[in-house]
Amino acid sequence: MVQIIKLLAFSVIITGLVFQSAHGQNHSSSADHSDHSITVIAEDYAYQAPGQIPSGWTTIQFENHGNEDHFLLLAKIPDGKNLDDYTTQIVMPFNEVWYALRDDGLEQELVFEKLMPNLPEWFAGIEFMGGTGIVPAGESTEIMLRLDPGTYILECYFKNEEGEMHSVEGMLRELTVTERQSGTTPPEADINITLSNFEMDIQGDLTPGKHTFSVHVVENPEEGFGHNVHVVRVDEGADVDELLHFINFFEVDGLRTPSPFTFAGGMHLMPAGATTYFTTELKSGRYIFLSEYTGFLGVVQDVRIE
Ligand SMILES: [Cu+2]
Repeated sequence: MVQIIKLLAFSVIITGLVFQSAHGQNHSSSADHSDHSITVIAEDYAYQAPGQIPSGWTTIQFENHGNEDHFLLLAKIPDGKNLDDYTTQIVMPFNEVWYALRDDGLEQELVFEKLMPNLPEWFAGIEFMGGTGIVPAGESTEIMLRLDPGTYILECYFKNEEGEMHSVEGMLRELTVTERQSGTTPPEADINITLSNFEMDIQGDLTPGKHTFSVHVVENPEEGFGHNVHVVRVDEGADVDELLHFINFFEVDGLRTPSPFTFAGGMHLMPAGATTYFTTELKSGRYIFLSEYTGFLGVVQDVRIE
């Protein structure tokens, strides 16, 4: 009985949060509402999320209720564009190139040559503004990011067992970030990560327990879309090359279910100048911190937490 009441209370809290954020423009806005937080739920294959949120700093609780790994990437699209434009003009050309890799043996070196002519001019106006790392089934994570007003697309391009992108299966959703300011200030981080094209610098004490990480990006890669951080818990004998292979979307079995690795936090693609935060609990053992799009696959930190 107690369990049922707890569950009910939890549902009410979640529903309340989603409702409050979805109707944020009617909500009394003042500086005393100092912690703006929303919940985004991932399912196979859809997002449950508010339709609009205030601009500025927002905490996102991301819960994976599905049976596969999922993540959340926020893409800011140019004014006047919408989810339908993004799906038909951006996701579909990417999907065609993915099918060419998967089914026709397209070489990875030729991906951009094949892709770029099929993308509209406004593709250059898209800004990836962060998101979560990869979150395993049944797990959750917390991130905090600063969003300017505009239209955003929530996207997961992890692939299912059949090799279909989750985005194509339904994990695409529009989010409006309004002019109203959240009034929230960023948290204090105890671990600070700086990403440049060929280096990931980690400052702070990586000890067992809960940590708040800041991630600051100082350079954009020459090719690709920005930098991100994945925190991966691995066995002592794990092969880093296998992880780098798996994290590469363009590999036929990369970023695809079943996932052979245990992802444990991180943040998604961001441009130079941006800072974001994520919170994660570290256990004793070996972790790999890596960045997915680095211009080349090589920015890795192999750490022991003791
Ligand atoms: Cu997904």
